[in-house]
Amino acid sequence: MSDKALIVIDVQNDFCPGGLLAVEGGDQIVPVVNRLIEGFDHVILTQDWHPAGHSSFASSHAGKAPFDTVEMPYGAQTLWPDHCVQGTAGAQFHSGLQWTKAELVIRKGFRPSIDSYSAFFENDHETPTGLAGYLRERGISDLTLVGLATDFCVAYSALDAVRSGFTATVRLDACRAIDLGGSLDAMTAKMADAGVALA
Ligand code: VGL
Ligand code: ZN
Repeated sequence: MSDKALIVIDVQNDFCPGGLLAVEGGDQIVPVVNRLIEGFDHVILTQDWHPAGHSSFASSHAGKAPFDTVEMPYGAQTLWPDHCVQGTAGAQFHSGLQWTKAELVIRKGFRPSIDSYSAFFENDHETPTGLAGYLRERGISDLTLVGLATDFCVAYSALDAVRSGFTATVRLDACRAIDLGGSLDAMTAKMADAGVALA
């Protein structure tokens, strides 16, 4: 059995052009991701999955605008436009994504009072999603990460992967970034420092 898995992060309509939190060129990665899916024995998807009125939405904070920052009990939190609301079309995977082979879909960001960028831990860096346990029980140790967005959910997931003892490679050709105030450069440097392979 292969000890390698492809983790496809948040390739959802709201992160693609026309979506509520569109990442430039987000849809361009779909054919690249599909080719990678074909080559892996194990494929896992994540799905950003917020209840309406989620605390990461600027609309939940009087006087705040999208991309402002607020202080939460767990630290600084960027505020976003409403996006990936549970059950909406925007929360669905991009229609071109060949996801049928996926063995697991990890939904994240469903707790109203805390956001979750990473596939492993919510933004308090303490509340686990269960993904690490799942991978360990199945003997999967070597992860390749792709998806949206490079500088948020992909980077947080890759950093938590190496912290949790997994090997992590980010395929940058199969990712696109939000790039908020230099976040792409900052998170790329953090990943390189932490031992994430950038390919
Ligand atoms: C993401 C911001 C808010 C992401 C999710 O998938 O990178 N970014 N929710
Ligand atoms: Zn989100």
